Amino acid sequence: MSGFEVRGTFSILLLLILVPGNLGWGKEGHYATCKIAQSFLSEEALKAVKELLPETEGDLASVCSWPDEIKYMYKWQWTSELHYVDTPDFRCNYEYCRDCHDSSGVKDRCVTGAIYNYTEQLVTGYNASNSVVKYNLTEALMFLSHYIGDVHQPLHVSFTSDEGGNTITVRWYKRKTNLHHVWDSDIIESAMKTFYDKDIDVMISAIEKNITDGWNNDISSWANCTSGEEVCPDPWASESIKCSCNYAYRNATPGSTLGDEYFLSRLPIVETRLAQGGVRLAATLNRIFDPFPSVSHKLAYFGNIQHPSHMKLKIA
Ligand SMILES: *[C@@H]1O[C@H](CO)[C@@H](O)[C@H](O)[C@H]1NC(C)=O
Ligand SMILES: *[C@@H]1O[C@H](CO)[C@@H](O)[C@H](O)[C@H]1NC(C)=O
Ligand SMILES: *[C@@H]1O[C@H](CO)[C@@H](O)[C@H](O)[C@H]1NC(C)=O
Ligand SMILES: *[C@@H]1O[C@H](CO)[C@@H](O)[C@H](O)[C@H]1NC(C)=O
Ligand SMILES: CC(=O)N[C@H]1CO[C@H](CO)[C@@H](O)[C@@H]1O
Repeated sequence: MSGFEVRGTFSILLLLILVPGNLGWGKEGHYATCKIAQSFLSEEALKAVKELLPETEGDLASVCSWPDEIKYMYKWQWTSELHYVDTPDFRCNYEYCRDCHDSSGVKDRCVTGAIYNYTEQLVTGYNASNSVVKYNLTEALMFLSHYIGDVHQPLHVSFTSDEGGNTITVRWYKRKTNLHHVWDSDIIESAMKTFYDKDIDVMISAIEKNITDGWNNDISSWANCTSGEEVCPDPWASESIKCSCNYAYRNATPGSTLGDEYFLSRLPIVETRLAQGGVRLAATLNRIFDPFPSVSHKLAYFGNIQHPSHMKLKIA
């Protein structure tokens, strides 16, 4: 048993080292998205989160990287293509029907499809009697929280042939890396070192301050979904591919060195995407778990849900 565990852990570590691939926002980015979301949850939604995550007492941020930790395990390999969506090269747009499929063409198997899927599981399963609940809702909550973060990382919605920037080798200051990793982790890590006492919580506080002060007027438009849906990942994916074209790919050709100019001009984009991901995750969980908000809560009303509308799922 313990021998197996050790070997299992070892080979996962090995894989994490060997596979430079699509890790989504890095650990810090996911932690930030979920930490920001927690502060906007309504009481009812927080209660549901605590119920689904008894071991962490409802601390969503501490489990938000779980889908990255498991995706190389044999049992969970099928989830690895749910972290991103590939769009046609140089088109700079995204369409669910055209783009949401895995590498063998199976429809709905991409990050936006997964967001619809796990939202639907929580909407239909949360108050239902155990006998009709088909899925593990703890997993559904962890997947949903993670994938809402991922869909906001611009290079998770980007060109097919360069694998979301994974095959674009660049230097981040002196160090060799790839463009995807720059957006997952390097920008955030450099920001922590340069501006935030090497502390992700200091960075999160700065982002939260901007949400309540600077971006106060924007958050209702960030949080809402039109037509009474609980979740709307398609416009979020469209924003990401636009960001990829306007900011991530720009001036980051293979072999280039990215330094101060790239870092300082892209950091505000990364911070805005973390903020939007957090606000939208909270708004989504509020709509799922608190469809009849009894007290006025900042994000509880966004989305104009009159009654728990079972979403028009795109998945058969
Ligand atoms: C939906 O969730 C179930 C349970 O985790 C999974 O078996 C299925 O593959 C998922 N489909 C998509 C598109 O995410
Ligand atoms: C649900 O999933 C979590 C995480 O994989 C696991 O720890 C838990 O035992 C599962 N619950 C059930 C009832 O299978
Ligand atoms: C907060 O907003 C200001 C003004 O737009 C911006 O300069 C700064 O980079 C933002 N900080 C964070 C952490 O988002
Ligand atoms: C679940 O049931 C409780 C008690 O009946 C109710 O107050 C709550 O609004 C319901 N939640 C959802 C998400 O339907
Ligand atoms: C995702 C979405 O539907 N966003 C809408 C939220 O509300 C603003 C302002 O009403 C619209 O411009 C967005 O399209």
